[in-house]
Amino acid sequence: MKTRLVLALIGVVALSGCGGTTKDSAGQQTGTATGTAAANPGAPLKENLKITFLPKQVNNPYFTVAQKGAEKAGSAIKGELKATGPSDASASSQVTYINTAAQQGQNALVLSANDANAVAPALKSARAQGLKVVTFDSDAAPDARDVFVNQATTKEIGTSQVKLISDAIGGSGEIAILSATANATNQNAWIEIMKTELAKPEYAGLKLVETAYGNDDDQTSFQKTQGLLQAHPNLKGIISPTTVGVAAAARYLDSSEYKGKIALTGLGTPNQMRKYVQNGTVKSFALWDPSKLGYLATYTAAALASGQITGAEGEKFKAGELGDYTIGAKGELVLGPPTVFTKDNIDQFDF
Ligand code: RAM
Repeated sequence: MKTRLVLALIGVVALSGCGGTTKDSAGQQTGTATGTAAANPGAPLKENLKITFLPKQVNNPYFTVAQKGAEKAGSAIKGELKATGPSDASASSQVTYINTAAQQGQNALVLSANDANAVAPALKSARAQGLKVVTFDSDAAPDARDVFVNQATTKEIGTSQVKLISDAIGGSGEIAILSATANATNQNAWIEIMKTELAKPEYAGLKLVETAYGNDDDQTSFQKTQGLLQAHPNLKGIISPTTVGVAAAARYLDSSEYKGKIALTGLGTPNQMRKYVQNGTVKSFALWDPSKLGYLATYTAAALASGQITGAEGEKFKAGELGDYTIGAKGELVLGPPTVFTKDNIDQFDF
């Protein structure tokens, strides 16, 4: 009995020692969830759980698709899913929605963070009031959430973007990045990986000349594309790892003298990009299925709120029709590798 108590205490000390935020090689902040209650993998999923789904912004088709998956999971667990959120993806825009979820006594919050640190105090206070917090798509500071559901590994996403643009421009020339908002955790982590990748000898022919921010706003992204092309007459290609940015950049190229001359790749939804892939403006781009991401994030929230998991590495749970998942290092779950879309396969996808 005594030995067990001592071991348990050592565990608590070890856990608290792991907290805090440092940076990993992928440039994402790392740390551990603060929950210390033991997981009960055999616990049934609670019914009538109230879950708030809070995307970066509401008027973005990527998050509309993710919401559909979240709603599907919400019905499967017989819970109540409420989707809400700001119309712009700015840093502090989500704080009031987080506070409201806590005031309304929601059981869990599923969010894609516009800024890892701006939302952290509100998330911590929501957790202190009993809410479980799952981030998906774009993480918050790790000590402010229980689990982060990543769409694919940060490394996988960053390296594949560089490979796609390199292949598209024949391995040499100037390239630029058209990102979303300057504080977005996911974008910045991917850009870090891209820069590390570009420093490798196999990409010596590629030169990153600028990173621009379209703020996940269609018009701003459209204008920033135009700006990049005017500022860099030798530009050969653009990577836009945002569904809003890549669609706006494709529309600009399609209607300009640069069509077919400047390569564009990035992360886009097949439905927004189909036209540009079919008419040759874009050869290939990548993404995962956002609805599966929303589904997995919501199931993770339900597993946390039901006590099946606490967010510690190695814990397992069943995410409905997606099957079994195990929490990885730093409280992170990974949905699966991204899909690359080209003329040959794009018609098999409808989202
Ligand atoms: C936009 C958002 C989102 C990102 C996708 C690829 O919709 O920036 O966070 O994951 O693009």
